[in-house]
Amino acid sequence: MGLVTYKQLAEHNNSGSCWIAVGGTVYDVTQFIHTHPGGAKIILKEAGKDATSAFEAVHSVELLPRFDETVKPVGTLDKSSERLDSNDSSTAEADAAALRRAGMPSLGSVLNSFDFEAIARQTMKPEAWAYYSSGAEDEITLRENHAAFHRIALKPRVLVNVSHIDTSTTFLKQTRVSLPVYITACALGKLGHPDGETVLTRAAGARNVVQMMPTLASCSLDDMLNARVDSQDTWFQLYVNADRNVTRDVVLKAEARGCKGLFVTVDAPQLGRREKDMRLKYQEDISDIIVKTGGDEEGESSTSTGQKKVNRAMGAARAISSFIDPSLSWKDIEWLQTVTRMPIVLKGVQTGADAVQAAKLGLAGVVVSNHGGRQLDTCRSGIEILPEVVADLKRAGLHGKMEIYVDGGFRRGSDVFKAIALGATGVGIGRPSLYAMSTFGQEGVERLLDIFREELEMVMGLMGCTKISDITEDMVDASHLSTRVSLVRDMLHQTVYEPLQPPQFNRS
Ligand code: PYR
Repeated sequence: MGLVTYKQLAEHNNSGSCWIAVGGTVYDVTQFIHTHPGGAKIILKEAGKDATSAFEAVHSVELLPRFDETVKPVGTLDKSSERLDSNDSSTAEADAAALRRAGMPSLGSVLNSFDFEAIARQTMKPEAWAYYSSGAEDEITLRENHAAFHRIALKPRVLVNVSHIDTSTTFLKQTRVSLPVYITACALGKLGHPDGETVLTRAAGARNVVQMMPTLASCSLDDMLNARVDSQDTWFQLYVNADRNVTRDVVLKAEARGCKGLFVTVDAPQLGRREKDMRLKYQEDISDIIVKTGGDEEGESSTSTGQKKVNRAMGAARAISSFIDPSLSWKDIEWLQTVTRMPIVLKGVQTGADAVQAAKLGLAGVVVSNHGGRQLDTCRSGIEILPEVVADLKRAGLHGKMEIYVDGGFRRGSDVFKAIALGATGVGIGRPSLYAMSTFGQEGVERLLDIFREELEMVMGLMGCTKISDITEDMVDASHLSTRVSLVRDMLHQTVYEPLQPPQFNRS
């Protein structure tokens, strides 16, 4: 392969001839733009440029050479050649990032998980914030996930010696963790931090909690696994691919490299409508798409005026949704049981009936979850479903045969306490870990975990519990949980919540 100068690269900047440089290699992606799962537009924005930083923000560099013949290496970028302004979009981005972070509060001023969110909202790249923070449609379930905790009251016992409190517990019968909390899987970590999910891996290792590594991570599975400290247990979250051989390979790899649990996402046969994400993409890209791409982007159709009408079903989520197979069914779970010896846990169960079915299959557990309110709007919160799951498993004589995890809206140590009281073994933390990562990196995530531990220790002490097994159902009054009426307004949560917006007028 010969050398390609910046000037030569810049000549291939359109859909007729599209070259990009990634990691020092120049690729001809003219054919690939039409099959890119994220659409042509995202690549065309980088046409004729060194797209390394834009690419790494979403993917691992090792992904590109693995593509089929529609991605053709054409040469090595000659970094000693004269660089043109049009070769680089990263300087403007760096300036904008510096501006957003100017005057940012210090980590020492962060007192609780909401504080990370408040800072993230102001400092993150708008499209990253939109992707992480958005929920489905009216975000009723997103907000309900948090509000549900206020309908559970605590019933403290007194005169218990609580001078020593131990928050440690065991997950999947094999992993001793310092907290009944794990970092759950979230996609596209590099949107929030240049090192992506490895930041979470390192923080989890430092605090002895489990990280669930996502299929749709920005980092490769190897990058994440290599970031572990010795003896750090991790889980792997699986999106089942339409090509079951791809799935078999990744599952076998996760197992061979020591992952201790396979968490199969079952609540996302397709990704939900996240309108904050969609709205932002719409505003940002309208001129781009209509003017530049010439319109053979997947999902477009012509309007009567000859302009392209863009089907923006999913914003950033769209870029990854084609890796998910909507045909996934119980039969595939049985197949997975033949593929791996890792304990299998279903992530995204929302009824007692499905939990019973999972237990009948002999699975290791379920995560009671509505996917952070990002999938089906107006469904119930995980914490509300939990008692139904426990009751149905008891009725079926299967309670205790598998572990029950829960996620969605957990922001306080008291929320964790309530979940344990209602029968959970552990609690997944999603967005707060992304916000802590995006604002303060590894130190931020470690601080977040410390905050959860400090809050849980305090609540356990005030409740008269010295160890996790002391936390019992009779310590909470959940009789109002399913009434869905919260009387007290939670001001901190309201402050960080970003309301949905209608389309804006452009009158300039
Ligand atoms: C999400 O965006 O919610 C995914 O799970 C990919």
